Amino acid sequence: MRSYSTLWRKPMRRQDLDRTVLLGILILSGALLAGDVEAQQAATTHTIFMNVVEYKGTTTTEKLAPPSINPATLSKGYVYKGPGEAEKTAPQQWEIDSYAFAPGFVTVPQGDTVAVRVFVVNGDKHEVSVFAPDGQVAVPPATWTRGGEYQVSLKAEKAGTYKLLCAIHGPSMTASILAMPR
Ligand SMILES: [Cu+2]
Repeated sequence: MRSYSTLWRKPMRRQDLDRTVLLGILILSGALLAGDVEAQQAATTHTIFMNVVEYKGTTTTEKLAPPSINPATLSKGYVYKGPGEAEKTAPQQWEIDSYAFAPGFVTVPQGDTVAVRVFVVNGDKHEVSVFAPDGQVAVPPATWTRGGEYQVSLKAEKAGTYKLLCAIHGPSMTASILAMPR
């Protein structure tokens, strides 16, 4: 059996040289990749644009019977106008509305900052707070009115769901910001 030192005294064969070069390339690309992952993991700020919208649906009792449960009892963000109430001139008509943030769901890596810019298109008045994953108030309530653009910035320090909630139209008028653990 040859000793270790004997092995290294041998002149390098072409095949060995190729292997050495390949190994060098692998180490180099590994280092570059690690640097890339490091850069990707650096905390950043995400600017997210949302709109406050009001979804509307309308039909008539001739086409469909009104819902058996009044949607307004399920959330303050749901509006129900029954036959005769929705449109005086068309007593068969009934209508439903729902106030919402669009988009209503956003995902960011934990530790990143989210700057949410919300434009109020529908609904004259909203009362919006932000809650951290543990339920604590992250941004105290503020009144947002139609036509205004409002910004809330928060650093998603905890993993879990941060919630923008409108007290006037809750619980359905909610936008969830899910901070994924790094
Ligand atoms: Cu609202």
